[in-house]
Amino acid sequence: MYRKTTDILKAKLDKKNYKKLIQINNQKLHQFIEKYVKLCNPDEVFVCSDSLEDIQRIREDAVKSGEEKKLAIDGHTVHFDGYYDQARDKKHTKFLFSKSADLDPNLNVIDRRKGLDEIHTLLKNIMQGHKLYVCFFCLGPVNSEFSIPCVQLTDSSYVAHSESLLYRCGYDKFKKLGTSEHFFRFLHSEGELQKGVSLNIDKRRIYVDTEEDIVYSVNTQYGGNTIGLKKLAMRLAINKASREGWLTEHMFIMGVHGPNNRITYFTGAFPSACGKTSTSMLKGETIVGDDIAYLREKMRKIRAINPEKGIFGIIRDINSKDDPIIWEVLNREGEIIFSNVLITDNGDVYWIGKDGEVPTSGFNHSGKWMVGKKDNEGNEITPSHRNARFTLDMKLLKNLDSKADDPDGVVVGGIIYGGRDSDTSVPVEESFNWVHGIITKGASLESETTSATLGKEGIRKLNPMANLDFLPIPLGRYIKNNLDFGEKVQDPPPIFSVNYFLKDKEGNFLNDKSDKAVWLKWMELRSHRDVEAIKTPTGYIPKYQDLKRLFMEVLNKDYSEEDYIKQFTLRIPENLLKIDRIIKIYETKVPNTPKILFEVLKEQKQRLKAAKEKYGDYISPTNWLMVDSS
Ligand code: SPV
Ligand code: MN
Repeated sequence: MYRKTTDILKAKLDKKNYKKLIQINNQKLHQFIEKYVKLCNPDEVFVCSDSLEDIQRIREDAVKSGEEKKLAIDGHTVHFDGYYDQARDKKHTKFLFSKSADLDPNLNVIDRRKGLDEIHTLLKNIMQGHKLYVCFFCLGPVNSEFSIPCVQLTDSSYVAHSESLLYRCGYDKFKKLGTSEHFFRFLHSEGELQKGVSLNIDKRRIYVDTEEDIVYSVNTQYGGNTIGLKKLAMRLAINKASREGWLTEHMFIMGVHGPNNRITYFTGAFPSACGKTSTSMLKGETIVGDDIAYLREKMRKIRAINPEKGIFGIIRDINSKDDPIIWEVLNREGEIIFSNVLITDNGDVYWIGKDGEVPTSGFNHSGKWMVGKKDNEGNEITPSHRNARFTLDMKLLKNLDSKADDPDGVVVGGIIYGGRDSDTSVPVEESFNWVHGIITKGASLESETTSATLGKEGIRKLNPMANLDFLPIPLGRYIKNNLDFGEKVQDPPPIFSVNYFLKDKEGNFLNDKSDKAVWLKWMELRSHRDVEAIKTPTGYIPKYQDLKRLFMEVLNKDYSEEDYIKQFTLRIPENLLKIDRIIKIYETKVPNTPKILFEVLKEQKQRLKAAKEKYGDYISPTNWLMVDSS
């Protein structure tokens, strides 16, 4: 039986590639590759080892195949996804569950047998005329107990190239794995192409099989649907973590630099396109990762690693003033893939919100573009897509943290939850304790929808821990996992919320984008109890004097008490409505919600009501007398 597998591989692969594959002594791997080489029927198979030569081959293929085009600056290329293939397709991303699995009504599920049949029918001969890339990666630093080996099969050189920038090499790790069965598997095909983009997007499917730790993705090119090791692996990792008692979170990891060269590491969960990458890239701080974190308890502390080594970030609105570090990197030579931006007539890259003049013509995801161009639905086409991205290896960054590759991870000194909230939460607030934080900040995170997923923007939705889109397990269990995790550690780190999007009644933002730098410094100080805070019914908020000092130190800005009052006024009606909305969702839509969630939210409601009796609907922070220095 196994002999047959290797015979088939030998027949399908040339000598050099067969040799690379067979040097990994793993039947499960060989059988997986054989199965899909037979079914998908590619013209050619390329096995990528960790050698620079192999990685270089993939880069060159991406240009040769037309999936990427070279740009004027050395190392820069551009890739376009189809016009209707520009974001994560939540509707067609489904979990394959057998009937007996404990189902959660919130999960997008398809019967496993039915889903496997469907996907295997779609995959038949799908790679005819294509070259298949077999790539090995390691999620997390190599030689770390956090890490997970992965194999990716894809017929897109763009996907393989992106992954070579975003993930650590794993071929050698596979060689050392021996016969071990534990690794994630990803199979992607962009399907039939027309003018370089997936033609059959009506048959776009992303099916996640947590029973086998395999994800299938077909008839799509957009990175969020195709880069197996990103959000597809994250779904598998959440499941694995839940089984094994650790956490996989949609979080950045960054070092916040405090007084006397102290570095305190924070993780931060934000829904897509809500400021996560730009927070982790703040000037003066250092980055470990911008998107995903694995958290484990070790010696009664929380430690975090970044399973990635690169960034697939949103490019919209990056400008020299707000994002100086990324701006500088995007404008100098280095290996960067731009996707779904505008290429101007003189070969420059343009994206919405970039410094300088808006071009009137060029080439973008819709083909040849000029101002006023409309799509088939009559909508005006923006110069770049709102979800246009850049992909790079973080080694290009000057602000990369020295512990980014530490196999033991970094000790987490604080956790942040942030969403797009125009009218309810104050800009920064610390919860009373772990349970209060997980429930009122994490599990209650609401955000207005953005361009990172297909569908309408600006609709307020509950998005617990900013992780809802990726959960393969029932939400109630996921919340319980988070609550329990705090019990494993001694003095769990403080949990904060931030809100960069608060507006006044007239609809004006109450903060500058740069203000987040100050909130971080305040949280760093609070993490060490270096400053006192004011206790309110919803949590601890900063004292005006501390912020005034920090605004001057960090931003050289005079921070007025008037601004402080506007920003930190507790909005009782909005907070009460929010609690009611959240309780209702958990009561009606989330089976097995931990009971404590309702208790903690109801207590918060009581505190808000009592405050309302005493001070009215909108309570200035100057009213609170209870200063807590705990
Ligand atoms: C996000 O949308 O949260 C991303 C990019 O980080 S994607 O890979 O599309 O998920
Ligand atoms: Mn993300």
